[in-house]
Amino acid sequence: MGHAIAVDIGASSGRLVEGTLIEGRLEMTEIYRFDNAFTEKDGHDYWDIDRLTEEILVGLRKAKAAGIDSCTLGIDTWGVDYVLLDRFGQRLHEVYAYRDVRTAGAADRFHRNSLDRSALYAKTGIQELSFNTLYQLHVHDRRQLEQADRILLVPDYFYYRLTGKFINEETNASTTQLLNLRTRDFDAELLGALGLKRDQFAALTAPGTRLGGLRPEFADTGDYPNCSVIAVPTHDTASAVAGVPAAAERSWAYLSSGTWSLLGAELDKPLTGEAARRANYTNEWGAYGTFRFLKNIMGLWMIQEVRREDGARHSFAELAEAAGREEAFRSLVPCNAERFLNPKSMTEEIRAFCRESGQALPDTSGRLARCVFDSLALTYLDAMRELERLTESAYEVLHIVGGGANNRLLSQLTSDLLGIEVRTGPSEATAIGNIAVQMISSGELADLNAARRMIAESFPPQTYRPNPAAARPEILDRWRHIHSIPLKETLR
Ligand code: LFR
Repeated sequence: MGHAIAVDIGASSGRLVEGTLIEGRLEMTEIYRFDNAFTEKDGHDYWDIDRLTEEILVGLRKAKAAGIDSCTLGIDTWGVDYVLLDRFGQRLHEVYAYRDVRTAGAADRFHRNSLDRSALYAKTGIQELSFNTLYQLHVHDRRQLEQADRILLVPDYFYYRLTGKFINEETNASTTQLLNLRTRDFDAELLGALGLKRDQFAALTAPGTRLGGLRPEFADTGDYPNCSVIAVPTHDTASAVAGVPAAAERSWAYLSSGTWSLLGAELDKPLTGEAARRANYTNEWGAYGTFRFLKNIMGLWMIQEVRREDGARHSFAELAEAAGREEAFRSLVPCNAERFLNPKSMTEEIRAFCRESGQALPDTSGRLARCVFDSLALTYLDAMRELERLTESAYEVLHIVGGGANNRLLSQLTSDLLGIEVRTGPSEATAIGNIAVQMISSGELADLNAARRMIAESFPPQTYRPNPAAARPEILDRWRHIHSIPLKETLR
């Protein structure tokens, strides 16, 4: 009976969670939890990567102090953000946060001078998001790019700090928009367009690969468990999808609901036609040769920001309760508009849109929360219809995993609007998927299907059944209408 530890760091918090299989069930214990946020310095947004490294080490020392002498270990974080290292393994810069303003307009500039959007999509199958690594590197300081001996994504960097090994783990590498689906490697033409060379990246590493132990500077102290470090799906969304408790017999879609809402299906082949590109669906690489055909939706970030701006006076549960007492569909906002990506004030931005579009102003925290949840659920409806059309499939059930799975109002609303069963949980699917891949790698679980069965038994999902009367035609008309109002740039 082995211990598996997941380090799972999202945009708003990080945690170390220990999992053990006991009689076929996964028992999870949280070892350590810490906050995360980007901070602004001289007009740019950065992650505090050194503090995050230290938090991982604090968590591992706590694990040892709690009696865990040996374990497997996997790390996942959000995607796209990167670290350049010089030839001594030293960081060349502060790590930019993907919401930083520097990529505004970068995609247009890149495509004006290099290959066009259709050609890029045909190669990579990756949706256009203003902050894809490709566009971030396009605006990065040239000299630093030339000096970079290694280009690692954030979790790759943590693996390097812990083990001394260089990897570019493939699920997360796919979010760079630099991987070629046909060659299954970094694309030479795209690297050329950025002035980069293949050997600045490490070999692509598949989830499940064993990387060895911690660096001697940690292992020799006796303060840490004896860790066998494993590359997991280091992109948090890839781990979350691995952690979906879906039964293979039913056709299912997923919604990984955290800072972002990622709605999609698991495919065994990418879909890179023009229709998928225009709908801005992505084909990110998943564990075990799967593809995550999904779309980014602005997600709980909107309510996280509204709450923070209100001095965090109410918990998320209280906000959902307050929203439940408000009139439904009173004011609606197009969640995926670029203006909500990183506004000065989310609260003011939501109100500004409502004012511009002649809707009632969400003037209380309950009404703001209601506006966000209604708008998210309607965006899920649009994304689901696109998913059905593009994959030519009907889905019997939508699995909602991640922190948003705890939001009963949003889950019921989603079921009502989509007209299908919604199953929610586990809320820690990302850490669970991370652990499941470690257990498959160490032979404790046979494969992904076995892992999903085990997860469903260990954390039985909650079921919501639809009340389709909720999707009233006049609401859908108003929803269409607010999308026809001219906007600044949108994420589409
Ligand atoms: C979710 C996520 C999304 C990615 C965004 C930025 O945490 O990883 O999948 O598009 O963050 O990296």
